[in-house]
Amino acid sequence: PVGIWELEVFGTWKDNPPSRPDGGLPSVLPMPVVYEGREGDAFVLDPKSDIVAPGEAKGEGEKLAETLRASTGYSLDVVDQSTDAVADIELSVEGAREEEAYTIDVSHEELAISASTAHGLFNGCQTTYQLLGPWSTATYVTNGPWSVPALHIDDAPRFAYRGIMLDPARSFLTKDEVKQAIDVLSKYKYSYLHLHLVDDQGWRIEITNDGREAGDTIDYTKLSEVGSQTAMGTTDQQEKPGISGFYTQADMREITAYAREHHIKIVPEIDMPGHSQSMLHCIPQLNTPGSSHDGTKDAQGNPIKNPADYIVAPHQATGAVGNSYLDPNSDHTWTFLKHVVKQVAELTDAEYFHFGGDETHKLNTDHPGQAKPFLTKAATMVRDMGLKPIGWNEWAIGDMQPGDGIQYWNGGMGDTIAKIKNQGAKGLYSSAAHCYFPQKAGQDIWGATWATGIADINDFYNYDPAREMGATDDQMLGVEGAMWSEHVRGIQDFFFPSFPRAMATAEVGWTPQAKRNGQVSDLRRRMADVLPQLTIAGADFYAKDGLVHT
Ligand code: TNX
Repeated sequence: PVGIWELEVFGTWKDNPPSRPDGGLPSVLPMPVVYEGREGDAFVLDPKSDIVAPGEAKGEGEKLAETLRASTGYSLDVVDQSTDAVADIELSVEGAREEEAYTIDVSHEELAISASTAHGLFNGCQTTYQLLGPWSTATYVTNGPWSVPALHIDDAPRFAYRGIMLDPARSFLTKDEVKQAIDVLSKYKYSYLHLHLVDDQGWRIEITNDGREAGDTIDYTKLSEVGSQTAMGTTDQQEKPGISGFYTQADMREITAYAREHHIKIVPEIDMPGHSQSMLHCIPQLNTPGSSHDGTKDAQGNPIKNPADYIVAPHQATGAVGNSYLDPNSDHTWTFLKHVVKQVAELTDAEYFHFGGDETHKLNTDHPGQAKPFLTKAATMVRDMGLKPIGWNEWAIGDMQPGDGIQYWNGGMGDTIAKIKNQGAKGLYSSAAHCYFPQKAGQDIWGATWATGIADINDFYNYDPAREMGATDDQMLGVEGAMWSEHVRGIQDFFFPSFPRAMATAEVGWTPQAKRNGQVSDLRRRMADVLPQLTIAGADFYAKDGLVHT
């Protein structure tokens, strides 16, 4: 079908249609590795169709049935085997393939999805929703028709790590908002959700005093009690102040479980040693002389002369960066970090733990040369807990172990490339110019321009993340789009500037480079068809970006 957003530009497209590498088949995004038409009549879902999902396929079969029952109104029983001549959707776990790979074969008789893991089947189901059309994911009954032409798909991702970062620290995103983001992101096969849980302006996760080390006097409950009350102030581009709040431990477990159902893993971030004003605001023991932003003044702005009078740092409501740090020479710092990292990792079932490491400007001034040993020690602490450390690219000065992640966002790439080449570090590509959603998507939308001026679909699509990092695909974790929340107030402020660019990022992470080269017009065409999924999911998006065929 013609996408609703395509109509606006249809005249142009009719005269100058983009090439269709999929040969006129339904639009799928990200583009599958192999996507071919087959001879024969279309598959049509029937009110009597079953979902055949034996054994290990059952869990994914149930999810598919639940989604399609809502939109089709059919009963779609989940059964172990086909019982009649009516066409069914069949899910099977078989063979030994890559973790996320799947195949789909559609004929008049059946729509068959097969994979060797539940994650692979889940991916196949996301593709199936797109084959059936955007209304297939509505939460209310619509008319169909639920038909798919005969076709064959054989698909697997280029990178295992296809991530999005959200920043509830500057402005809180509720549990339900994060779940809505998970719903939307999973449709484009995102596999990781990086949560930036703390920054200068606020702290967002409950930490208990359970399991404190002997002699530890820190009251961790102050983090959510005090740090949850603060947020970013107003900005040049946002007249509403940031939203405060925090996730209870039960909330965090619920988010993690919800993400897991959608085959998305949480990557929690506790940013250290910079971006730490909120910790210094909550925990007096951390607020050593010199470590906080304006730590020489009390909350009323009066100078504090005697370092013994430093109690907690004042709240920071501005977006200033680099003005606070955790004191590398204080034992409290390390006691605190161990306690916090352990609890956060447990609550999020973390495999990767992000320890930040960015913009340690004041530390560099006050304690020259100490950022490197701090970051090395932080990564070691994370590894010692059985987790894989990831840090922003400033941490590329540290000592790596094979498998550690470096998330490149900005600045010189020399250290990052060297660590990937020589110490087995893995690259996670998030260059601001290609992956930062607060970069302005177009003339009439808010955003920054410091990375590359206007950063539209072309910027988010026309690059090769491995090549940019001087790495082979094996040396890469993958790619991540990031939304910082200085100007974000609620989840629609994530969706609107980020989509459709986040679809480009999903495809960069999934589809082989050779299939994408020069294909931005085809991406736009498929976006136009797939975007109504977002409308139906209640997610706003910046329609102007990418949809005009140029
Ligand atoms: C720099 S990007 C930061 C963030 C800000 C962002 C945009 C990065 C690793 N650090 O703390 O939100 O600029 O202002």
